[in-house]
Amino acid sequence: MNNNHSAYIGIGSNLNEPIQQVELAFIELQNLTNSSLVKRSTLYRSFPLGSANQPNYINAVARLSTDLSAIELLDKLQAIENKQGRVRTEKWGARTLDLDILLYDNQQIETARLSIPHSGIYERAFVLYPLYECVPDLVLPNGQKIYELLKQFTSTKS
Ligand code: ROI
Repeated sequence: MNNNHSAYIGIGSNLNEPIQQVELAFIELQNLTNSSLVKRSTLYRSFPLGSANQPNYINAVARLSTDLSAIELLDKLQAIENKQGRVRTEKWGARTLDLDILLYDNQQIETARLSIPHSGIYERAFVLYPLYECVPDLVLPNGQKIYELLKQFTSTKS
């Protein structure tokens, strides 16, 4: 085992004690087979994107080193979501736990089950801030720098 892939996981929860859900998810990620949790962000509280008629979210990001392929990793993450009571109902509705592969090495993957980099990276503050906390000098596969993407959320006095 040499953990030679680098993956970033977006974590979100807005049901059933979200902070505990996210902390539990970090423990699960720490125990993931053929992987190690090398970095974790702090927790961020965010307003819901999608249906406004749902509680606020807790969001975070984890950095993993792993021997798992992207699809193997997806299977493991979905097993963790299910274990924590995830029920797939409304598309943009509330959830106990959401684990998204944001990045997998420098790869761009578009298949029926995977879309990497995750589209949220380009425009979602609740993804970008914790990701920036994990890796401030991150450059996306398309050459965009994370701190450039973050500028869309800041304004300066003129
Ligand atoms: N909104 C926020 N703030 N955080 C999330 O993690 C999140 N996840 C989702 C949708 C329903 C799009 N909204 C979210 O899947």
